[in-house]
Amino acid sequence: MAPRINEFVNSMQTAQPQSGAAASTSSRLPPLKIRSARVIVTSPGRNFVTLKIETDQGVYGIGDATLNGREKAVVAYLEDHVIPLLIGRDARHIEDTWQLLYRGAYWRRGPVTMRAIAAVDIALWDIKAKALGVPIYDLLGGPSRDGVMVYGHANGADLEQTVEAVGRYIDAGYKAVRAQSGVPGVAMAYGVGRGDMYYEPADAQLPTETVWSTSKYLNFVPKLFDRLRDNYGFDVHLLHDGHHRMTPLEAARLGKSLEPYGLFWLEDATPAENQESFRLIRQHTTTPLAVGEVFNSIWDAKDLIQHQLIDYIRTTVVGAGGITHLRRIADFAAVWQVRTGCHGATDLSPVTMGAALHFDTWAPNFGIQEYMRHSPETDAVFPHAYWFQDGMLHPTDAPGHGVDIDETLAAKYPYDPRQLPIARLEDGTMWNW
Ligand code: GCO
Ligand code: MG
Repeated sequence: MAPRINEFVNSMQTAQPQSGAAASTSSRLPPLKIRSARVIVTSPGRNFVTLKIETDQGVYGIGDATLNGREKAVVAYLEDHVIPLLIGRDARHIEDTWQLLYRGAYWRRGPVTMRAIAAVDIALWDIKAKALGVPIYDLLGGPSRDGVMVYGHANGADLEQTVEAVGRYIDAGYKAVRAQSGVPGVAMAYGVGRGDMYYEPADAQLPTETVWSTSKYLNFVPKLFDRLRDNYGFDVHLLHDGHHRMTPLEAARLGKSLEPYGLFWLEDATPAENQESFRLIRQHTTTPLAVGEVFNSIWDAKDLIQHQLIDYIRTTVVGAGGITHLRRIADFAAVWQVRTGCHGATDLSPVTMGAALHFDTWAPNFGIQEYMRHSPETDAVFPHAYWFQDGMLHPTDAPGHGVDIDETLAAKYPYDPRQLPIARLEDGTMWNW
């Protein structure tokens, strides 16, 4: 070895710490050890799975692990395979814990695994931010905006009711509204709820069967948006969710017929297992495309993003392994001018909403945040102080993500098994709900 390189190597060796602190998970700070981690299942109107991680210094963190209709699978994954690995670890080592749970599992990805990882990740960001006395958006790099633009869910059994429902959201101050309507000739269309402020699809212990006709839907939707623009003009952002039901060509046709109405986005135009499917839609329409609420990781979105086949990525913190991984997706998306549009249906608990609002406040390429209001029972079980004003949500400046769980109240709402509906075509063929 040349003498100069020798000197360099020697100086590196003398600079190393004496103890075992040189290991990759070492820290110069005194450890904040994880003392316990518990899963709490509660059903204040709908089911939620929550992880509470406590440290030896009293500071604790809360994470969401809810997977609608498959809650118990995530509970078992956390209790049997994740929690035993957490005890005694330094809660500040968020990245190393994420890598341990992702790479260390060998069986990577999937909604169950990634939701379990997300719960741990959200709780650890909560702990770190509380220990430092700062809101999570500050840890991410600070705020990029004054508020988070949200869209609400307007729906109605028919065109007239949906038009009225959109009007109520505009009156309530929303700058963006998603419109879903019953379709003439289709008994139970997607997105039409009981009452227009709350929509809860997981409605029965065994899946409710619905019947679907894409041709009836395609004939109807342009009429709805024509009326909406006629009534409310072009100042309000309008969105629509196709909920994975069209083929790429059908989606291309819908996108084209909606162009005059300037939608903010058309969501889940076609299933995205085959990311290439979006190329065909993209070649035919300038209606902006959003997808990703069922994605688990950057690998589900990589081609869609880097070939600029979508405009908005819908993955949220609980869906894709927490803040640690969602931040990577957002940074990758920013390179291709794809913006974020986090999923925010009621099956994502207020804990996810709280964490997502910190992420949205930071993300330079933020687009919009979905906001379906939780029921008063849910809000009481998960005390939080994020607030809505003039179409925007605001996270609190309290340390952490600002959402807690009232365990005494949570215990009053036992698990209530429910599943999402299924859809069949009119001839009985199984379809995508
Ligand atoms: C949305 C979604 C939801 C899902 C629900 C399934 O855009 O908000 O499509 O309504 O259907 O999250 O659990
Ligand atoms: Mg959707």
